[in-house]
Amino acid sequence: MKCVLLSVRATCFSLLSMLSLALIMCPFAPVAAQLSINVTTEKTDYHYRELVRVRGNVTSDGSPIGEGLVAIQIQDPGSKTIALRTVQANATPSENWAVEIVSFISIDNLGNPESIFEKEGFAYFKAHIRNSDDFSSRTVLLTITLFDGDSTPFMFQWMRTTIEPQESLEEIVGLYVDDWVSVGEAAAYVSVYEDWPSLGGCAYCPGESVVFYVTSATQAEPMFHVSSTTQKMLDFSCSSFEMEVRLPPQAPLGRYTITCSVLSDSARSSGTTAFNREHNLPGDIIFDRKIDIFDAVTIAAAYGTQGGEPWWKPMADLNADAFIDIFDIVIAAANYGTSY
Ligand SMILES: [Ca+2]
Ligand SMILES: [Ca+2]
Repeated sequence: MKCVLLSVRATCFSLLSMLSLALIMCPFAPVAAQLSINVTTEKTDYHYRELVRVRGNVTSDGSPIGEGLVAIQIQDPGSKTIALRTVQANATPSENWAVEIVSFISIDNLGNPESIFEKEGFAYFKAHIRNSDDFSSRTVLLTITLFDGDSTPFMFQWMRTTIEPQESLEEIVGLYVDDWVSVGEAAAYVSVYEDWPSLGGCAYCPGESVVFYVTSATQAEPMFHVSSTTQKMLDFSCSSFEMEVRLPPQAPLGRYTITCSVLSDSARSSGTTAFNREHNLPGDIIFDRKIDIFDAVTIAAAYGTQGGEPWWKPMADLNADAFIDIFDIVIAAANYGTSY
């Protein structure tokens, strides 16, 4: 009897050994797909209030993915985040997200729905976030970035909190609208992340956005329909994702880092790139290291416009007051004829 038992054990052992060997040798054994992301900007150097186009590709085992979520974080030379958004990679996945943005609206200071805000005042937003998980609490990084109609991020706000299982969080923020911001259409983008993308965090769910309108006290009529460039889909037909960001007037010189983290079908990856905000002498709008007739013509073509109006050119607003007028001409004229 003992002998039979030993023989059965030996048979089992050899079967297990063969199975293990087969799994190791088998070319069809499941292997996790290799998710990879690359991100680029169309140039390496940018100047005063220039538009930075960010685009990238996400592949799985070398083939473009069908859908995914990409977090794009842009940090200035002092590592301060100036914009953070979640965009789709090709398409937005439809899943039941553990943490989701239930609603995101713009409101007045009493909590009533409002979509028109005057410059040099506050715009208010209410975000409703939910942790739908039955058992796990979640640490959430909640971010809101405001962009004006020139695609310039002018306010970034974040908070980190923990949401218990099946609990919700309602957050109201008041964000200042600077005087240099363009009037007309603007947009607020809200996102929730596990952590900062620069620390490896991915988006919990697709981001949400709300369009609002910026007015100024000097405006005769509020403008609601301007030729806005607010985060339009860009024509990068071969890219998985894209975003455009104009450097704010006070953007410091130096190296900016763009970190992207991607989540697709439970796989994750991250990638980075960088660009420089180069010095340019005030008035060198058509950047060629000299201030000449071409720069003068560019300012002249935008003369008399307010930020957001047709013919407005943020790069020509040299004193960043949302008007192109005699003060900008004076600044450019002081450098006219200079090469550097
Ligand atoms: Ca020039
Ligand atoms: Ca100006």
